[in-house]
Amino acid sequence: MHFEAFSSSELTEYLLGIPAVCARLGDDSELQVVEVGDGNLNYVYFVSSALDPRLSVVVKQAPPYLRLVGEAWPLPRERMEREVAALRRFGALCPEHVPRVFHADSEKFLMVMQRLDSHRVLRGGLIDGIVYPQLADHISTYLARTLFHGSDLYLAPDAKKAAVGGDINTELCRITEELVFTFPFEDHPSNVYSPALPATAVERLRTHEPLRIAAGEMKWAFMNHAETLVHGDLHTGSIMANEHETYVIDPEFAFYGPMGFDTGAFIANLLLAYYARDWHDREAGRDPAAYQGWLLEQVEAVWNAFAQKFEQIWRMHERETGQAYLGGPAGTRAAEAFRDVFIRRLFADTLGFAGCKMIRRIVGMAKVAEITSIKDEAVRARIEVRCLKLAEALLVQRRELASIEAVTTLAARVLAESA
Ligand code: SR1
Ligand code: MG
Repeated sequence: MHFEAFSSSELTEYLLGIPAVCARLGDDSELQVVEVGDGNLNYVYFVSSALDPRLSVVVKQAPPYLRLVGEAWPLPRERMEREVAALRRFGALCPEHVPRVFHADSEKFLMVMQRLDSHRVLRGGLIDGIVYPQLADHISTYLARTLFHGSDLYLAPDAKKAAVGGDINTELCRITEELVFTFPFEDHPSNVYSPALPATAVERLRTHEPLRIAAGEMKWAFMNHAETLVHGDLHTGSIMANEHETYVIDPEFAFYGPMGFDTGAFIANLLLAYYARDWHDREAGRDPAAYQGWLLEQVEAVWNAFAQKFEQIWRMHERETGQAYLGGPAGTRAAEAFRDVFIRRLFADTLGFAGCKMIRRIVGMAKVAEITSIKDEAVRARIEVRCLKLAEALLVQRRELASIEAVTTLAARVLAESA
């Protein structure tokens, strides 16, 4: 059946029939409706009361296809139900960093949610050079709580298995499997890259064996390591922030996958912003060094705070139950040593996934604005080469890089060597 997006009057009529939504919009029969979706998948509307524009909600609806491509790329509309379930689950674990869902409709495949009207999409804020003093603290809290509580470290084995075996996000996982782990490493028609990007840099993605092996290992981990309920698309376009608050939105790609996929996605996007900075600041007549320094500090801060909070929640849980995940009593040396090994492996996964996520944004079909807005082709290509260089190192050396500080040092070296 052909899909027609809501007209303003249709959406108004629909919303006014829902008491939970009317309660948010006040006693108004006239609503302002603006379609604002700039993502790849869905329609998104800001709806506010004509009498009092402060009363406002967001409506998100899934069309039966990928919006970026159109009907030629069909997608199941049930993805909206999955997104609602994930928002509710993550919201229960981390209410201060996840928007509230007021209403969900599994026939129209839409939801009505909290409007974050004093926040903006983080990617845009980073392009404009805004400093977010709470960002690393908030995102590390969100990551530690959501990743821990969806896993076998917290859930009873039967509850975890039931959750993993439940509804699997097959179609959206397929998008990631192809666009993140497969197509960027082949000569695929969906790939798009700057004409000025040296052919050798692209060729290397297809031929450099250590890189191919590492990317294959990350694809395997993505497809097989059902560790926890991950957000699945935690780039800086999935975060809304202001100076004081940070919200994680858009978990339509949520599935039981490896923890490092979320931590890696966030770090990858900070690193893309780091290299793109050269253009954005120089264009504005500023020295990029200060903001680049801040971005690398965020990379370090988010990982270090995440690891510390994750371990703390884990220890507390073991103390409360008296039982270590290893078996035996909580607090033994073996339990602590296991925790170290666990975090070390998660760190390596984080770097490997970060590498894949950076590469896909340079050569794959779905781009990021901090790179595509670079108008000078030669500068853009130079920045893209740096992104690819670091991404390769993160993938290939992910088990040797001993700390997040080693990663930021490497990132700065890649910048300095090709300045
Ligand atoms: C074709 S969909 C492209 C991308 O948009 C989403 O945000 C995900 O990152 C997906 O891979
Ligand atoms: Mg999204």
